[in-house]
Amino acid sequence: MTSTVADIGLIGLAVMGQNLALNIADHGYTIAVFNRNPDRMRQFIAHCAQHEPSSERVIGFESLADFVKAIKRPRKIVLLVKAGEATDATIDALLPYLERGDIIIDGGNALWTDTIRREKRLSELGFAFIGSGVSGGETGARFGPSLMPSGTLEAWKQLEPIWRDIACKVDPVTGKPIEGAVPGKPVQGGVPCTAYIGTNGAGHYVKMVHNGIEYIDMQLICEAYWLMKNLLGMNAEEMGDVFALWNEAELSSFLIEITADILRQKDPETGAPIVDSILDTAGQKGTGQWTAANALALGIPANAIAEAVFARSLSALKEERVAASQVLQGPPIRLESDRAKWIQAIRDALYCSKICAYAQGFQLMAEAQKEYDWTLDFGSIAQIWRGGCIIRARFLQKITDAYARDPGLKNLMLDDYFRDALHKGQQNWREVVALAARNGIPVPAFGSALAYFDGYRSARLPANLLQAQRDYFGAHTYERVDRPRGQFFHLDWSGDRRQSMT
Ligand code: 2AM
Repeated sequence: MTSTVADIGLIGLAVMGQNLALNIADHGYTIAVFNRNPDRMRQFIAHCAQHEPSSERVIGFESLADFVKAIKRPRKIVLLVKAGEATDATIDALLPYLERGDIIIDGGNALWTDTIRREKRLSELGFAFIGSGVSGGETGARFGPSLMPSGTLEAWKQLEPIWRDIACKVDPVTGKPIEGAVPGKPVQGGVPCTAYIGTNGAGHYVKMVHNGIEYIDMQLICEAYWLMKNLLGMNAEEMGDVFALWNEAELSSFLIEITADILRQKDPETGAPIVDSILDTAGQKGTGQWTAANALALGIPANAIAEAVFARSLSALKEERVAASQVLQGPPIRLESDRAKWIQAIRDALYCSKICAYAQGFQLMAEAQKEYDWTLDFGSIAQIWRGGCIIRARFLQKITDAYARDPGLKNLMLDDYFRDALHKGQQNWREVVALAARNGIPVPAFGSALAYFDGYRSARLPANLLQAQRDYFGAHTYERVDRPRGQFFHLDWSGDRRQSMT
């Protein structure tokens, strides 16, 4: 008979699962682990015995029945299996062994609508289901991820102590992640990067938007790099120094920091900068695409986030681009000699675009909460992204501050701090986009963010003409500037050219 010893269970021992299990064990919890293929579990347990200080708290099981029995009730079982069918298959396999009140926690990158469906089904069966975004990759999972959980509040209360313990910790004063965790010795103190996000799929939705923002954050950095390289003729090391400098101020973030590091890295084969040896075709796993598709579905102009996805798609057409480069001509590139001036301008373009990108992400979440009946706390979301995840940045504290000033803030750009930053940087931002266009260098993210800024701040846009066109060819009607909203008119464009109210 199996004794009930484990505080929590975990299924799915690929990289994320192994690291999260060890993180949990390092915090003093006993964890039962299971994997569909038991070999992977055995290898993991053998590895733990040899290398992990917390190995006595990790117990492997070959039988799902024994695994479940070993967990204290109400059971908490974390799934880190491949998102999609594997999650459903694992839940189905678990169900016969569960008892009322047991809690399944899906830590995979699930589509939020799947999480909504699973939560509904499991709650009808008397079980709780928490969908938790887990961000930070392998290292985050091991030493402190950013965790975005959602489900019922009662289930969250059960999970909360463990989730707070294993989450990344940030310094309460500086907001910076506390570093220095090693196996067996997690960091002490600090503010955990986790908070209850909302009901059913909210956590996975917020994680998805995090990934969408990650796409645009990366693309913006790539455009800054590309302009410095092509317009200023800078080499990788010089650009690495610029990013390192930027990392000292407002732009300070994990992605800027690793970019500095990447640009200074030499190719072990040739000794030249490694970045120049890497093929320029981007991969993607789909969460950026989900974000952009949902922005389209909800009618939220997250154009910069979508551009970042399209930029990856365009990069992937490598052969076509190589062929087209022989056929389609642009202007010759003219190097700019005033490096200091343009580096500052590119920095401003990057910062202003980043503000727009985050404004879009938060606006999207604001719309989604209406659609799905969530009550999201945007300040708290920004706060839990300060550590553990890929988009961690000093900037996020500014977002938290903005929502603290005005919890009902309609758009981040309207906050005093961000408005001032946009006002200060916009001239340079415009010049960078114009210069890029004159030289034929694509900057889709800088450009679309600027179009968003200019569109959002325009009291009038040319959609009056668009409505006229729609009414002309399809009798779609229009509203008038001099009549109350909600009164619709149609003009008989081809007949007597009279207007009627519909
Ligand atoms: P495996 O080692 O048995 O393949 C990431 O792929 C994790 O998801 C692995 O732990 C993998 O288990 C698990 N996984 C993938 N498909 C699965 C399925 N259909 N059922 C259960 N686990 C699955």
